[in-house]
Amino acid sequence: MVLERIFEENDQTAAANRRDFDTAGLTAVNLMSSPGAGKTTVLCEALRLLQGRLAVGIVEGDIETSIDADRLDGFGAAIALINTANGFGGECHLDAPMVRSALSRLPLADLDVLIIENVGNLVCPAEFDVGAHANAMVYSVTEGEEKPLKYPVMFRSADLVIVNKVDLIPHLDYDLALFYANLNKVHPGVAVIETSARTGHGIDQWCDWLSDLHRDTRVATIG
Ligand SMILES: Nc1nc2c(ncn2[C@@H]2O[C@H](COP(=O)(O)OP(=O)(O)OP(=O)(O)O)[C@@H](O)[C@H]2O)c(=O)[nH]1
Ligand SMILES: [Mg+2]
Repeated sequence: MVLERIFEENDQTAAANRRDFDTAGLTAVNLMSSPGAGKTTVLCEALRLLQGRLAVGIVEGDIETSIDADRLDGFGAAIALINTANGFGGECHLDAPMVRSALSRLPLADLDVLIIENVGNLVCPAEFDVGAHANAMVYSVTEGEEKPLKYPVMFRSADLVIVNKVDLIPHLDYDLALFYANLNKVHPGVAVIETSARTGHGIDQWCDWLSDLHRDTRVATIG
């Protein structure tokens, strides 16, 4: 009962966030992954390419520190940091009220895309609607082929799976085809982009995905 109430309140605030995003004409993406899969790095590389093409804002979620927010600084994106240890009980995920608390620190009306970098965690972030229009997750090949089977809720919640660190495959005992077979069992047909934030491979496709999503969301909202 208590849990149901928490999710109900969260969903009401998520709907309010989404209304504010639609009013501002921006498209919001919830970016999730296990710790260290490469969210901040693929985001940095995308920001480099998107300068002058899309106006990007970032909500950076971390339990503690401004390390990732500092790394994302300097690429022209407006950034609002949420430390969950600071008033939100040190939670292992972002929820809709936390995201809402950051929105007044961003120039929403000037943005095309808002990317919410969630706290690194392969479980809880997928359970909370934060008001985003789409979920994207970063999976890195160093995590193992079986992860879609063990953490299906996250892989099912994703509209896009970014398969990152592909530059490391030659150094690993890793079977990419087996990973895709496992992913197909839990989320058949999900969009996938292979990236290496180290070499830049696939980052242009990630930027195109964001750009196309923004166009489609605007068409759906404006009608
Ligand atoms: N070789 C290689 N290393 C990468 C790649 N992407 C990220 N890394 C490295 O992986 C480590 C973690 O990357 P982050 O971008 O901090 O990962 P994150 O998902 O933002 O981590 P948290 O925010 O702590 O959950 C860093 O040392 C990156 O340099 C990649 O494509 N190839
Ligand atoms: Mg990060």
